[in-house]
Amino acid sequence: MKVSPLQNARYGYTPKLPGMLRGGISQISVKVGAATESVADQDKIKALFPNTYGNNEITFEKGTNTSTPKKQVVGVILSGGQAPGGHNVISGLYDALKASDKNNVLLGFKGGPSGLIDDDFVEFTDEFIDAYRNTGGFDIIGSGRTKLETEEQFKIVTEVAKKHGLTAIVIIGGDDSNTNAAVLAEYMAAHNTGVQVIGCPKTIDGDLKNEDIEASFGFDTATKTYSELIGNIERDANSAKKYWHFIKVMGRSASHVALECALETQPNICLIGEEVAAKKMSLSSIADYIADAVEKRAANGDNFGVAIIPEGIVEFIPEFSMLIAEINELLAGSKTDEFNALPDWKSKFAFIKEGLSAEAFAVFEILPRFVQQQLFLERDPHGNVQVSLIESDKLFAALVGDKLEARKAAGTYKGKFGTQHHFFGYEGRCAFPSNFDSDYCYSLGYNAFMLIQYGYNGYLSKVSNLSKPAEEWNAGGMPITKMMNIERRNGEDKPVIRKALVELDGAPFKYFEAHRDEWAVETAFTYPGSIQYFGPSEVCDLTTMTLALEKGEKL
Ligand code: FBP
Repeated sequence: MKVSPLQNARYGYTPKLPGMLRGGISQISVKVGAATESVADQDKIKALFPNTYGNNEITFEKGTNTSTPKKQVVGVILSGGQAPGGHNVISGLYDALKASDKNNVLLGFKGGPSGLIDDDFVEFTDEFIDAYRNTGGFDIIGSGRTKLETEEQFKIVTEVAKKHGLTAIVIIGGDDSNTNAAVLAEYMAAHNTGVQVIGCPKTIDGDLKNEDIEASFGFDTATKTYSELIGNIERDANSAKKYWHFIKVMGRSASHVALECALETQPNICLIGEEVAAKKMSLSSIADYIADAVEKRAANGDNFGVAIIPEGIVEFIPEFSMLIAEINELLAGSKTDEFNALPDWKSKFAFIKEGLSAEAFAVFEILPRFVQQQLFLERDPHGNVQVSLIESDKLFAALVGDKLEARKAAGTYKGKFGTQHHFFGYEGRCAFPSNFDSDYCYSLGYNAFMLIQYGYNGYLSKVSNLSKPAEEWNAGGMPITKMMNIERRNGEDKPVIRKALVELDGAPFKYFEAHRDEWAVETAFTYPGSIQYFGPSEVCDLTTMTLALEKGEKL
């Protein structure tokens, strides 16, 4: 395989571990902290997790390793969307496991959770691991979105674990995958299998975080990659001075990615879904909000700008959610076939008008034709609207265009409004991990092994104090049940890890809110440039502004 000069150089990078993990495996002792409670619904969660609920918080320290020696055979899976640094979680896990005992074994189950069911695996060797150190992607073993959640699946996993003599399974995933890791851990404990389950917090979306987990890995690199691209576009916009760029950024539901990119690049507009929901904003009021900035900038002769739109925005707009719910109802069951059999858009439109409530149809009617059609044509296997496929960048550009036409007719706006559209998602999910993600991920993996060696089950690998240099990071573990509450999912009450949405009283949003009116009218763009791997620490080891602000750091 041909290797690029950068990849070759990154092979030589030594990820930084937290200070207490640096003295070698024999010099890591454990400090058992307080017993834990779930964030809410304590009685219900306790009843559902009788064997793994209430366990103690764990912190590692420098000192004599007091764990009981045993041969470890560990299985690892990557679950869900790719996030930069996954390869380093595996290499950190591998290095700790082999440093503890050369006879220990690490098996990678391929293609995500289904690899465990299908018993499709590879045994890692030095040579294999070395080809993936400090690289982006999940291609080392692949990933997948199969959910491990049924009793039947757990039985198969137990058989596979028995066959290989697995002592532990490490699940690298987001909130859903780690919720399932907690359920699997409980199953393993309840059935006395002796198999431990440890999770690692992954997702570029940044929505797996809480008072214990300061950041999910991949968020740092992905947002830096998008911010570089957005900064480049801002500079182009400011050079040519003729386009408004509407940029949609990934983030299936929470708007952390959009917010971080806005903090990094200071665009004219950034929508935050959580705020839209809190203020119950309508499509029309959002379009007016953007059009106001366009109009004010035009009055200064600036017929250009940049607007960031989070991928999940439409689900936060109350009237749009209502419309989607009605469409899902309208096409339930055999109605989809009836709809599909209609010969043209005119008859389909009549069917829609007939089937929707007047309120929902009023929302549908103002949408541009391409969005109306996307709502009916792009459906998931359950027949539901695929919200993530809606081109919200184009939707808002079109709605703003309509507003500006009306203002032009009224004589209040005299500018020009040319638009360009972008969607940044896949560009960042497999980027070469930043130093932060290289270090954080390696530490998460190394630390996961320490939790295994000390016999813990149902824990999330926890590395904290992340806004400080790695030397000062803390390493330990937190029972996953501590992060859980009961939520309604598909008509059922389920124990789940609470998803972290953007907090409107949190420091990152407050900072944005304090500056956005100025950014909307002035050209206050900042150009972050590309991720740096070589050079001074203040450039190469930068954390996200979200993390810095959340930790009370001065910017
Ligand atoms: P995870 O939550 O699994 O980490 O996925 C993150 C993400 O990149 C979202 O931002 C995006 O909406 C989604 O995955 C897209 O996934 P896919 O490519 O499987 O459709």
